[in-house]
Amino acid sequence: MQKVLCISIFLIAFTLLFLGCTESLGTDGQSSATVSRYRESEIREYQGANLDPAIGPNDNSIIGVQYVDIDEYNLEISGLVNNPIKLKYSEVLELDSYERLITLYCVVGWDATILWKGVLLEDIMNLAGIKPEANTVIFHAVDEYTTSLPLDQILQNDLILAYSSNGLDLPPELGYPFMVVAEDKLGYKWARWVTKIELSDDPEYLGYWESRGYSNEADVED
Ligand SMILES: Nc1nc2c(c(=O)[nH]1)N[C@H]1C(S)=C(S)[C@@H](COP(=O)(O)O)O[C@H]1N2
Ligand SMILES: [Mo]
Repeated sequence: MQKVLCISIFLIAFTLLFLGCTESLGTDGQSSATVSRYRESEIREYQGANLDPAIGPNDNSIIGVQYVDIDEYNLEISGLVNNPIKLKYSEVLELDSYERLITLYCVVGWDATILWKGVLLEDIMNLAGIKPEANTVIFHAVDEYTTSLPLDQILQNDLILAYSSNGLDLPPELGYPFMVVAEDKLGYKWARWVTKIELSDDPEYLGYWESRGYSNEADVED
């Protein structure tokens, strides 16, 4: 009798566990929590690859998500340039656009594969005119976060400043209005809520996480 009871309890527990799993895992192996993070009409698949929701499960930014008032917003290009300029959001969007499928890797272990759309950082900087002595680009953000990249890497790799993720405007969580898509670099190089692009001749410049011990190269290891 006890044996029958034991087996029944086991079977019920097993069934519940099985139902629990099939309920939370979709056909792509994504959990219902992940699927619930997709925004309406967000692109979920691109050329056979699954895209991750642009809004991640956690916010790890230094002081929380920033909400930018686009009417007040300017993108400043300054430092070692011939003509420092301030661009409105719409002026940036007038430049030629580029689309890229790129994975963002954060040092804490998660990654997100997203379809990005944006403008070439080179095109933006050329509007101000890059001085020959510039070799470093420092990105400043609304939350006073900073990070930098070597100028030649930005030019050689055609890095973009994204205004769209998975077919929609960047959400505030991902840096609306603009995020640096620092392909092949760790997440802390992907400045969000960018307000200023500063040309510099200091390759030793250390941004927020870099000055706290993270590598200034920040290359993603294969
Ligand atoms: N302005 C700003 N940009 C930022 C950060 C930040 O705190 N402030 N965090 C960086 C880090 S460490 C990562 S991994 C990516 C993605 O951050 P998330 O994990 O909060 O989505 O944004 C990067 N850009
Ligand atoms: Mo990160």
